[in-house]
Amino acid sequence: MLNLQNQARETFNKPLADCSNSEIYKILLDFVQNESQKLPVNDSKRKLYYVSAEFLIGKLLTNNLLNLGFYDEVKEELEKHGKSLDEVEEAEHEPSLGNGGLGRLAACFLDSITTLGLNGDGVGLNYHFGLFRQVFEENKQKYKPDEWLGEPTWLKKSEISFNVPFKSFTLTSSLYDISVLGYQQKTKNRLRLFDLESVTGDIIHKDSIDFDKTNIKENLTLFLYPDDSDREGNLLRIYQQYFMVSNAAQLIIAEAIERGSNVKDLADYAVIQINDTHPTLIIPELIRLLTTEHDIEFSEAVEITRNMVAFTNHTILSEALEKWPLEDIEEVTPIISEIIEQLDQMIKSEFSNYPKVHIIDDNDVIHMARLAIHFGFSTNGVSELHTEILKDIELHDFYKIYPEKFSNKTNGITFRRWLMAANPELTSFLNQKIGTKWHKDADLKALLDYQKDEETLDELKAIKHDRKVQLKNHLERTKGVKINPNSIIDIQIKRIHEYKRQQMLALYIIYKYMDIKKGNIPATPITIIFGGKAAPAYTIAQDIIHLILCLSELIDQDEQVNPYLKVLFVENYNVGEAEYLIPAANISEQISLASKEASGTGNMKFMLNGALTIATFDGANVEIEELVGNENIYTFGRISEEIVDLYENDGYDSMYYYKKATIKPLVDFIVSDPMLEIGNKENLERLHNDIKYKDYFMALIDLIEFIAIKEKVYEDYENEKVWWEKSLVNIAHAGFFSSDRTIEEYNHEIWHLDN
Ligand code: F58
Repeated sequence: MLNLQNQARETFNKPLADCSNSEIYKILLDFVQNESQKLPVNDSKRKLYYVSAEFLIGKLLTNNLLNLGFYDEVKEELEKHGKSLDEVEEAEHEPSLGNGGLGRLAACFLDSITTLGLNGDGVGLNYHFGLFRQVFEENKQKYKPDEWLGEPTWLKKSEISFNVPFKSFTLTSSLYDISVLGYQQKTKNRLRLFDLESVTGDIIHKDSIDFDKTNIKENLTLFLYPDDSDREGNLLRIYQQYFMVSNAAQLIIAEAIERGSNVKDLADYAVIQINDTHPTLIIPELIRLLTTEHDIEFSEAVEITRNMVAFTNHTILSEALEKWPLEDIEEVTPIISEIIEQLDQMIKSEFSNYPKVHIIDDNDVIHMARLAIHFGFSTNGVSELHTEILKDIELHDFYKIYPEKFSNKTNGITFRRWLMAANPELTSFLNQKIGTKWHKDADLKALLDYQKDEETLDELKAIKHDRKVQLKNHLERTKGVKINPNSIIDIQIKRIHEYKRQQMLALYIIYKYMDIKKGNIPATPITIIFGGKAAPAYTIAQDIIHLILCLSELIDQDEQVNPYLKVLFVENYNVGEAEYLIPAANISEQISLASKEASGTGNMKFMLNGALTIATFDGANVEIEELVGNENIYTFGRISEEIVDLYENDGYDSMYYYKKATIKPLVDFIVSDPMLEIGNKENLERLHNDIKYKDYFMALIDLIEFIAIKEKVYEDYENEKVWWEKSLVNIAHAGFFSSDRTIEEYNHEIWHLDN
């Protein structure tokens, strides 16, 4: 085992106690890299490639220590020398190679695939700048580049390199690997990130996220998802996608040949799961490689490819379902556009009467999801409800053609990161109460034996309090903000989007503010915390951030209200912040417009950490309710059938709701004098008008029910016995949401890997 003290003297010529957190981080990173070097890479014959434009892996130090079995030892050793692992971890820069749930899911999956001993690598891109760093200035979101690459690093450059032919030039790649360690596993997998051999392009200003999008040769891997609101942005995105999948396909074929494949039997050696439509071009690219470089006939190449590719859909929102103009693909890679046209012809001749399943529509636009469904062998949704909506509505024509291709794989989260590493206090509590078998099978139901045990419920309460104090200290130390650890902690963290309805919680805050001003003092002070980024081109989402930041300032300034209500928008929400926020939460806000949230995974993380959920009947919330029972979750609002019906029949009229006596004053408060004094007129008026006249995602439809349920939740919080029992029941049933269960389902039903 590692002797940290000796290592400190050897590397930095001083005792551990005198080392900075960055120095200790460096020692520990080297140690983990050495240990993982000793583990062999999984080399079973059949291998999974999880191809994804995003891998939101978070910081790796703690997780790797835990998976290798050194976590407790290192933590204690550091403490003996007056150091804390949490603070050492602050020296690690989190790679933000993802936007949100989809990217984080990919990271949880890699952990589970490896933990289960399956042979599977992640394949993606090595963006030099991850998602922008969010800063708030004048109560608005501003953008700073997130330069995460630098020493020391988990990335290891490999010898592997491929040529990717574009229309007017060829680019050479370099492959970087990050080891993926499983929990107590003897083999490892890898996250394989392709980059340009050399990236010389500079961002124009160190302080902004603008850069020359036309300089593809130098900028291709510079940014994660550059703003695609213009054609240049779109083209760059196609260049990125093609670069990613061409490298992936070449790697897959080369590795399969190494493991004994004769290429015709490629599908016995490799299965490819594509994470949403972003890697769909891997289908024509495999066909190109098989026909041009391996002498296989077109129709056979199509069949080999079809037997290899499986597609996961993560959304029913039309703006996120990718469609590329044929001419754009032509401009990037004419060979690929030709292959897509051939595939489209096959579909058009087979299904001439079903225009909705044609890959290229009448306007010469390519529908990527359609390509993935026709030329893959599996399509899955990410929660029961979402899959039903895909089958019944969104992809109904496809379901009629290929019922056997469709299945559900309800999302999951890795318990290593979201329980064992993020909440060691709750972990030891569980170990004490129910033993450690759950480390392997995630079954926490034995905890139900303690449901009525007051001592146990008190312990649970004490753990939550401890975690609130930790959150308070963390926020003070890293962001200079203060929260009251004796308050109810009520959290909504996720990308900012109208369908996720952060605006509803903002309207509730206005309600509560007015209520406190009337003299109705909450029994326990309330802290409402938001976190999340808005896409740079998404104006209304930025207006929502502005509204919340203005409300936060207004309340902070109001001495009549601020002892009882605090609103905090955590700057630059990311995986690391989530690891502090989630264990401290009493209340988890999951209030999307029913039918729009494919699954959600934050909902699962909160549940596992003992928060109670306020939820609409959407995504995996429905399954949480099935597990814990209606009395242990706070559900409200219109169900998805009603919402779908309203959309189909143009049946929602925001003015109808706006005019209601409870709603109007709340909405109008957005443009009231005190708000206009703090905020920006243009932003607040635009948002006000949007909610009043349009409200496309129906924030008002469920608002009255939402206010009622929130009042009920705060009331229940005062009844300690009831509250902590509900909390315990939630934890006990969270086992279903382990990503190990999800991955086992993918493996048994789609991948068929041996372990
Ligand atoms: C998310 N999608 C879903 N997309 O919204 C969420 O319900 C689900 O739990 C999660 O996937 C995992 O299945 C998501 O995160 C993106 O971030 C897209 C990235 C590309 C641009 C459009 C959004």
